[in-house]
Amino acid sequence: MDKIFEKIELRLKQDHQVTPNEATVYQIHDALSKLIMDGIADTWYESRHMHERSRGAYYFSAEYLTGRMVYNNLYNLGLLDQVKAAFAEHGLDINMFEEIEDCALGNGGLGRLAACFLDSAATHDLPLDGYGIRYKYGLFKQSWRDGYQHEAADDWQRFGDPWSRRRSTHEVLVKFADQTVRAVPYDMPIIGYHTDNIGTLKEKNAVEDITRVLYPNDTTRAGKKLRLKQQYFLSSASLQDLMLRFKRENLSMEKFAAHNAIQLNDTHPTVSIPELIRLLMNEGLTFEQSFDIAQKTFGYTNHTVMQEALEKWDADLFQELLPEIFDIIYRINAKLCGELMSRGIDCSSYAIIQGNRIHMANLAVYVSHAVNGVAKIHSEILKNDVLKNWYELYPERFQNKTNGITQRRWLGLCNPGLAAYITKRIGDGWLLDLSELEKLKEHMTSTDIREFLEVKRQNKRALSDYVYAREGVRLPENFVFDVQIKRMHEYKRQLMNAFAILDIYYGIKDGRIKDFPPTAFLFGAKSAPGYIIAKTVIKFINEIAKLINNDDSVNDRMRVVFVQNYNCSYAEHIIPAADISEQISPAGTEASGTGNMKLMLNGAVSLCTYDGANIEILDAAGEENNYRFGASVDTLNELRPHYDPKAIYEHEPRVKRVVDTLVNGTFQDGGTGVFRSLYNSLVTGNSWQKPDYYFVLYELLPYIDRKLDAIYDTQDPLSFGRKALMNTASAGYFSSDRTVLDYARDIWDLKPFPHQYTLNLF
Ligand code: 26Q
Repeated sequence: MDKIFEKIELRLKQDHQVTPNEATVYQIHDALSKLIMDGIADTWYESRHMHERSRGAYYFSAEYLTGRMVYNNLYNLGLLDQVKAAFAEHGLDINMFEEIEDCALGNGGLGRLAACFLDSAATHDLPLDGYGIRYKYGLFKQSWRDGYQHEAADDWQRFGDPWSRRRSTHEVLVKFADQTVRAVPYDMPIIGYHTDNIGTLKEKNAVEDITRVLYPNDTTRAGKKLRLKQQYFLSSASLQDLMLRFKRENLSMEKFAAHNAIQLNDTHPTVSIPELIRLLMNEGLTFEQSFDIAQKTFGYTNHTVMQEALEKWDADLFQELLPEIFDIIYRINAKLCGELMSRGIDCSSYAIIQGNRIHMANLAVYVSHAVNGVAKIHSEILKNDVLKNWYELYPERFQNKTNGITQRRWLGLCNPGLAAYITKRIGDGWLLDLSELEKLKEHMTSTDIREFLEVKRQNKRALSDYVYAREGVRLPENFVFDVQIKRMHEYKRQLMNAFAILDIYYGIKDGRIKDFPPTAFLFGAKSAPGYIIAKTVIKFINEIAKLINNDDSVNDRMRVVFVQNYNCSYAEHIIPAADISEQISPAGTEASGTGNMKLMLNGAVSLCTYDGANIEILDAAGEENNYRFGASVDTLNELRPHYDPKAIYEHEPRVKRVVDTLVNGTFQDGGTGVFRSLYNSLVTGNSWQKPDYYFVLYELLPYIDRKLDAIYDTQDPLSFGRKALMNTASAGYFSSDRTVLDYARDIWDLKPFPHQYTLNLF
């Protein structure tokens, strides 16, 4: 094993002219990563050819949130422990790589899901590759300035990027009406766990400005020209790449759909549909033939029910930028309306071009053979509401594929203590088949639970140090850790959590709440820079944290911290230490959620609504082991027209008290008036939205009750520990291995390669 270190030493000398002791973290990272890239080169080459020769699936996504690669790659290669030991022998700590930037080419759930899928597919020998955009700047870096979010550019390649290979020979041109752009491919290996199937994430970089920055928007769409250019750039460059390989293999274009399945990750890459039709017609096929091939090739996954998030492009802009593509969309639309007319159906609600708007979701549903939602309830909402008209037309297209997460990164790698606990009892089969976790249910003695709780305690201590070093706030390890980590959005209701914390604070001070089990409330979230209300909630929570953490009469029982720059790597530290997982969106708003699955897997109980995948989590782990509250989708739908938040505000003194802190001088917003606007959005509403659109006031008191139930239940550690462990033991279904194998079977018609071997590097 010492060989590894010798090789690193040699590389450092060759590439950087330094010894290990002189080298910077970046140089060591570079040397180690390149060593591995060289080591896997032949196998990767073989895999690429296997993928090219077989029927293959391609994930088209504008986002991949892969996080930091180095630990994960070492882990999947089975090298992490050895490298750690080799480092230690030479006085180096492998934790040094915590300084290496995350690869954050995604906003949140949708981008992380894409990364989990690639890991699962590689691990299970599926020929799946990803196509994406290599943004120069990833999601912005976040810090606090006077409690407000401050954004800085994420120059993630500042010290190079040893994990990708530039493929200059595979450059293609992407043409817009006003410019022609060179697309330079960069391939990143997706190293599966203990297999020699290596997938590829193919990211294109535009020589021009187009791929400069990832749009930091999640759910609220910005109809920006550059964004449309990004989408077409991704679509055209990726499809041209697929066509080239198709030609290399000397295949006839009529067979395109027989060899390729393409999954559209939301509507972002949907302009791929007319682009494929255009490219096939350039090869001499008719429009009808090309349409037919496109329909057989594409599948569309919807990730949101938010009306404002269904992409609609300005037809003028489209026509101006992509005239040929616009013409093809026009033909598709004419075909659609013709078909409907002949069946006696009015086409107005289906039309892809409506007035001056192009409805990308309509295009995606019409020219796909499969449409899926990402959790059971979400897929039902698509059928009964968002895409109801389409479901009536093509019921056979609609499917559900409940999301999942990779247990390698989200347990094996990030929580070695719990991983060892599990393996000691049931072996390590869970790493490739997470349903094995069920067997833990035979290991539920009080000795088991005590040991499980000890693992949790150590994880909390580690997080406590980590948070203290970064945020300067100490979260004592004997506290309950209540965690809400996800993008900042009104519908996710971080504000409701904040109000609950304030109410508990006042309850303790007033003596209404007695013997409160000491609890740390942790938040992690980025807000889109232009999303003022979301940014105001961040400021509000930071003010609450300041008040509580500085109040010596309560800070032995409560602490609040909003961590800065929450990202994949931060999540890997927080999730293993969580006791309570906050999943509190109003029913019918969160498509699925995947953080809920990560926290469950790591032995946190869910404090949750009946929404998204929470429903399936409750089903699997048992209502009795979690804390559900809140109204159902139907109840909220009935309530919505006559919901009067002001009445609640006026009649519930506890609600009034916490809401009033926004305007009565308890907290200062630095004279910006944003707290007043936030207050108004709850109590009076504004021109574009009814007051309290997400039912914060309506569900606040029931939520606090359940939160207190969960927190007080920790006073019986064995009983609470049992609930937590039952969550881990019930998480088997939520592996992205299951999800991706379901896509492969039901949508892509793809089977794993018959046999693969373990890759042996050193
Ligand atoms: C829109 C316009 C302009 C620029 C960017 C965007 C944009 C970018 C990202 C819009 C939406 C997104 C991301 C959406 C997303 O992450 N959705 C989440 O997907 C997860 C995986 O399926 C689900 O678990 C979450 O419930 C869902 O919110």
